[in-house]
Amino acid sequence: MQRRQFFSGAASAVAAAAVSPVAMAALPEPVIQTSADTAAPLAPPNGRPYQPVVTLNGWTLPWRMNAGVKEFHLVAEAVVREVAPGFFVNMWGYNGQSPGPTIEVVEGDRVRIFVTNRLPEATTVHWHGQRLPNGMDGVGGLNQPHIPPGKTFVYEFEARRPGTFMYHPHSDEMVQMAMGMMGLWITHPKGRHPQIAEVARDYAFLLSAYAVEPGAMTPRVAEMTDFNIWTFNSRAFPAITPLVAGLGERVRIRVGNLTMTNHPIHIHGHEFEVTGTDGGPVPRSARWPEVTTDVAVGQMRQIELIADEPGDWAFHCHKSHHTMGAMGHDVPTMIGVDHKGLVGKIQKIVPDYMLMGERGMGDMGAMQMPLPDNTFPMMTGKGPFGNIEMGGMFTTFKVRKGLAAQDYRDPGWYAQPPGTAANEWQGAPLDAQAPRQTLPGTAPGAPSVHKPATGSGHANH
Ligand SMILES: [Cu+2]
Repeated sequence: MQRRQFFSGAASAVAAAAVSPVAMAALPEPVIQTSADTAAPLAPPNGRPYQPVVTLNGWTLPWRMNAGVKEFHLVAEAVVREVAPGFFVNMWGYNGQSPGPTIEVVEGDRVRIFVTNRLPEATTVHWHGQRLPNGMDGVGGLNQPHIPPGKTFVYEFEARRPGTFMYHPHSDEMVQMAMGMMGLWITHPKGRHPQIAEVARDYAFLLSAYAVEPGAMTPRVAEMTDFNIWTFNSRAFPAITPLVAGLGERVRIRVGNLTMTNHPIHIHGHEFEVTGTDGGPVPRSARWPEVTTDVAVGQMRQIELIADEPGDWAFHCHKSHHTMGAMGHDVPTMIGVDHKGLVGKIQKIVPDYMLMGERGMGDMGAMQMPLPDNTFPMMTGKGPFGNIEMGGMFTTFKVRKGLAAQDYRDPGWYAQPPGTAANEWQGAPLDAQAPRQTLPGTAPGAPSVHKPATGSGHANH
């Protein structure tokens, strides 16, 4: 697998640097990732020990130790990300991918990050949420000169407080983030911390959004509100790895939001607590149970739960248009509109014409409608019971009994105990017994007589 090749390659690069004084004087060899799979957690080869995170459809950047300093090398460059199966987007990222690799360090570590700019324009890196010297904060023009194309700058500071942080440019920021430039930074606590629990699994990902016209491959970088590709780590369902957990395990999920809108992140079948924000761990006395937490723009939320209900549970943004793909949301509401014969007439003029959503939008998941090349369908993904009718910010939380501690493979679909799934009622008809509202002015609706809504549903972003 590509992942193993990557790790063996990374390990040898780090080892070579550790023994060669010449290499020590030079920049650390940049490690480039090519696989879009979720990489196995990177067990720290040296330095203080910690429990590594798993970056969804991402990876952790290896480092080298140089006289007690952890040295990383980020390369800002153009990349191509397969956002969903067969749907490729031209992005800008770091070390071969968008988002860039996760940087994992330990509280108190001295960290040196070389940043090489291979973009066609200047960039910087801002270390979102960190305590650091003012000149290391990465706001181009304010804290430092912008990094010109072809140049390498070096950042150095101590990772002073534990938590989940992000990094992103502060130089032509709107364009560079619209192109996918961002990454995660995890500072693990040194030793036991009263507000930070030990967990069996620790997942991390960033929310990002893109404006990609159907058939196009490059995001519209001047877009301010009308994004149509909603991703976890620049991947859209069904291309997002499921989060797996062993039954009874404590699981942490760290979610950072670098889109231009908020995302209420929701889990099924379990409750969680928000145990940390960008500002640090939430005191235990200030936590409360939730099943949805809103992650606002520029925020990070760290949630924790006990995976004690076996099954395949949906885990997604609760803005329903954020769990859909690109196929245009200028679709008029057609529920209840009787247009028998209309499609045939229009198809004489427009052969590919297909009327959407006569019975709701669910049919979209099954449509075999011709799409422009490189277009992400609006609803997709198959489950054991048929089309899942999702796309975008959606994946599954798969809880299984007897999962080995280091096993992050997709265990397949959950085998529900027989007789525990909702299915068709086989007894006597119930229609006559169903209670009906009979207040004046209300009546059960006949679906085919409702007037179609005339709004486009477009304003709600
Ligand atoms: Cu959302």
